[in-house]
Amino acid sequence: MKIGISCYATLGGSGAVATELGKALAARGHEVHFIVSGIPFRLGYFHENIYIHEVETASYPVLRSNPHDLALSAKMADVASHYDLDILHVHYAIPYAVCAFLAREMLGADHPLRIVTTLHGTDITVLAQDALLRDVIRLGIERSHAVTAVSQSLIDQTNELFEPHCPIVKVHNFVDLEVYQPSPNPVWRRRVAPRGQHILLHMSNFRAVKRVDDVLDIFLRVRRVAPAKLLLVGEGPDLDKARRKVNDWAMNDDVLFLGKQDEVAALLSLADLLLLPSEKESFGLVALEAMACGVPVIGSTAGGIPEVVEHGVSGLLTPVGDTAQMAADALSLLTDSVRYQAFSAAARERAKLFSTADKVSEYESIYMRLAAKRLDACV
Ligand code: GMT
Repeated sequence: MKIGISCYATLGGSGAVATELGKALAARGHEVHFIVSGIPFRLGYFHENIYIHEVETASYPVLRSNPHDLALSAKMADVASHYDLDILHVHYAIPYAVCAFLAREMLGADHPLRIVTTLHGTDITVLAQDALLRDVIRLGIERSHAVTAVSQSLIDQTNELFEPHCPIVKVHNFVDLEVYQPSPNPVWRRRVAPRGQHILLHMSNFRAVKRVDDVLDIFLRVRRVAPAKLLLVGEGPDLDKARRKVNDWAMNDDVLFLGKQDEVAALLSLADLLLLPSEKESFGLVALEAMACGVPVIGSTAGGIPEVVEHGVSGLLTPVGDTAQMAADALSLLTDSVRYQAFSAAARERAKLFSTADKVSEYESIYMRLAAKRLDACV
């Protein structure tokens, strides 16, 4: 099939999922066209069957803002028409689902293009709480030919807000089990933790929903009992606040701010535990990636995290904000190597249920069903 993909290419889990999906589809022989505002950050080297169409927007003095979303819609229509796309799969409701709807309108009724929208998280759990945006998001959802979401939790929240006409299809996120696998690196480990300290890691876009304060609080409590290092990976609005706090709490020697990193699998493999105390988390891709590397998760029970991490088996989950319990949970694993090994092995086993091959087949089957069905029927 000929498949267009639009996503936030340069940032975040939704972009990572969309890019990995595009690569996997191309490897299966589909022709994949990324319609994006930057080269997808997980694309890597040249792939046969993948084409990139970058959206460029000219600014114009009369316009108060750069008309990026309109240019994106026009680009979607242009690529769909020029390459005869069968499917346009957009990730995140705003602006992508709405731009896809506009593109569909531009193409006219005769073009066979079908739109698939995947909801990833804060498009529903945060943005759709705004009454004005909610109506725009509703339009994007209603005018898609199929809507998927990355967890049951996100489906439930979407149903509550929108009561969509067609059922939303659950397709969990996935992980490449070859790339993400336990790979101990004693040399790196000695560099990061020369005195044999435990290594805790948090990776995110440092937004308020990630509760980075809680990450630091958990770490502080752990470090009072057992020598430990904390690796912070990623960037975002709460990063400076975190730096100040680390400084105020005199933890500079034990907290490493690594910023944005490419070698995510290698970094995750270095950690003993992943900390994910989020307030909202529709899925928690980083939890899955850590688990694939054999790293158990200490986190909250928010959103879809319990669909990924089995509490008491591959990680320990606690209601949002209970950092004392999260620290106690972390210590309960770090100080009992037999229990830790059991959790680590279970984490890897659990991750195998979310393999790229299985989930890509689920998306493929949605595309096929869509192409075969009447436009007004649900998939
Ligand atoms: O919705 C967001 O917050 C952004 C999005 C992203 O691009 O990182 O994250 C969401 O999508 C990921 C991929 O499906 C999920 O793993 C994250 O849990 C989800 N983030 C939230 O729900 C906060």
